[in-house]
Amino acid sequence: MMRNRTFILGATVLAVALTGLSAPSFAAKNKLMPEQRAERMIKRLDTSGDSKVSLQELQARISNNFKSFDTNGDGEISRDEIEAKRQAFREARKAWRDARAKTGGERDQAIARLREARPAMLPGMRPRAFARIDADGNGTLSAAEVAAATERIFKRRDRNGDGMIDAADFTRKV
Ligand SMILES: [Ca+2]
Ligand SMILES: [Ca+2]
Ligand SMILES: [Ca+2]
Repeated sequence: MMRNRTFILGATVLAVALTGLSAPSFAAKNKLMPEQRAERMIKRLDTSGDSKVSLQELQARISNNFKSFDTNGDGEISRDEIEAKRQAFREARKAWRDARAKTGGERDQAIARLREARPAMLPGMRPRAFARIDADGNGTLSAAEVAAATERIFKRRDRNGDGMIDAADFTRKV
């Protein structure tokens, strides 16, 4: 198990370079075991330190992410705002690839930029999910629409229904 894990981590240099990050587009996504993904997710979202994620913790994170997407500050997220984020990340990723062969400052800068540009997780950020989250169909996502979707996601992840997401919700025998 330990060997396996070491191999996985060694194989995903980018993921290691950006410890704690796991944007859906990172290669690490498909190489980690479900339990490892769960562990990372919980670590990232648990702000109270009890190794559990409450709906409140998840909503707080998503609410922050919402603000980072809403670049024009009108309280709604448009498809253009999401696309702009994706584009910025693609460019940062390309710059990181170009800088990988270099050393020192340039490389660090590229990593910092990639980290900065990483699109935060947001329900509806995938083109196909957008319309579903946009409940009133006005073409933009409001904070309320995103919060409602977040609650649905939380309930689905909380497989044992105890109101918290923790390791118990990811074991195969629930
Ligand atoms: Ca906006
Ligand atoms: Ca809407
Ligand atoms: Ca639970």
